[in-house]
Amino acid sequence: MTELFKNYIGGKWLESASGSTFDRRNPATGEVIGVFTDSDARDVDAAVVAASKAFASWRLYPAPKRGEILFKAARILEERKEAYAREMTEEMGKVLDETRGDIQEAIDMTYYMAGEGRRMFGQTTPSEMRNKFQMSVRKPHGVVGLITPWNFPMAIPSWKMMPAIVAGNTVVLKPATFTPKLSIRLVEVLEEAGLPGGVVNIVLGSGSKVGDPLLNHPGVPVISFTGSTETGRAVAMAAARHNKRLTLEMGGKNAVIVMDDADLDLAVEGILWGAFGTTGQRCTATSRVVVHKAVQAELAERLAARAGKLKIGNGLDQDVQVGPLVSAGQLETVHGYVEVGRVDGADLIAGGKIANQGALVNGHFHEPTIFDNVTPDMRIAREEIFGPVVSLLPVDSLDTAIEVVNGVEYGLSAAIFTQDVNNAFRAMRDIFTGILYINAGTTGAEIHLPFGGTKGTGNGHREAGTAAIDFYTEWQSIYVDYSGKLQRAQIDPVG
Ligand code: UN1
Repeated sequence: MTELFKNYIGGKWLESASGSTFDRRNPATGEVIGVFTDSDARDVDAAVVAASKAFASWRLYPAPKRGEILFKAARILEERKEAYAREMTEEMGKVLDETRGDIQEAIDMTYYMAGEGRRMFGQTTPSEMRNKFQMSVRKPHGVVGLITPWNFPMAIPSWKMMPAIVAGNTVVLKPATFTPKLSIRLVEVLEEAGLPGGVVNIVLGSGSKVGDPLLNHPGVPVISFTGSTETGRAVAMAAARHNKRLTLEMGGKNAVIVMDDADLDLAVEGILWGAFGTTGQRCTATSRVVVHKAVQAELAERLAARAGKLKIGNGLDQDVQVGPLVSAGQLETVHGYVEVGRVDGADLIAGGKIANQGALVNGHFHEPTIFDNVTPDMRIAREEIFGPVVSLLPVDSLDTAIEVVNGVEYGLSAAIFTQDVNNAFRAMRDIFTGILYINAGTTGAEIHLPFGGTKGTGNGHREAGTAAIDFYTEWQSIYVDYSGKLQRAQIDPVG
């Protein structure tokens, strides 16, 4: 019998109110990997009630002690890393090295936020008055609702959950419908590490039946969402109606610049990894290569040769470099973009086909695909594809390259390969993305710097590092007057 995965509400593993279920299949093989309880507004409500109740005591539990629970959770995650990585490959498809990386990212975030339990710094400032003390302290918000995507099934829930709980909030998590299992594992680990019941709750099910009620619930003042730009816009409108605090992490159209002075060996490695790692299903994936005309032909040839040799298959096989897309729908979308690229007149120089021969027959595989001579106005150069498709856009100067990089509606990640320090510094000054790499690809952000993007990618907030603590806490400025008399700021002279 396949295991039934349940909701975790108020410290108990429970079936949904409706009792119905949904199953998930391995995107490489089509095999069922688990049956999951299918929830609706009633379960969301129960989770919010449990989280609100837990908040009353969790906010008073000393932050360093909250951190100790996270330290313990991080150690458990380290022990289980390999087992969870395998489960994640089966659930989501990306290759083992990358699922190990995903779990490592959750471990890193958990340790980092555990340490925040002893920091969460505020400020003290001098006063204009005598005998008056003042400081700012961080306060938790209450119940936070987290809506997470399928491409980083453990890392992204950890980015949101760990800062939220160390700061004293309680959580209702709605994981992606495609990848509930690894979010459940993360919650199990927190339970085992001693997190009190109700501090973290998880409700499984669809965006419409679980996500929407969570988003619109009056008991949830804070929402953090990672997913598509289209859904993110709807989330923003709902959050605005209820005046909720919100982080949005949405699409990207990340570009690598390759200058005529670049180390081409390095650029080729960086582009292949950025474009085809995670089968292109990262918000940070390399989707455009803005290449100086002087090296365009050579770069195109080398990339095409290498892309054609990448091994496609089941990510559990250690030789495989490119796993499946997460779903049939995703495969269809990606392949649709390949057709759009052809029709718009780009030169297809590698891949281009759905891969369904032999052992690949039951999975959602697509060949790593490269288009050359793409122009900035083409749809494949503007829209997020979220799959193994990359476009080469030729330019004849750094200024034009930067213009092309900045000329899309998104602003998550960008990169430049150059050996010239002046080019590097101009890129640092003039590229307006949230993340920028010099001589490395567009992926691989570390957890202690702010993560997020400008323009259509986000709404100004950042995740990770201390930026996450800023989001999950509210400032309170406290003035303590010990003069024993009324001292009017801005009015009375210093006594
Ligand atoms: C994402 O694609 O949603 O920087 C997150 C990176 C990873 C996180 C990606 N550390 O590529």
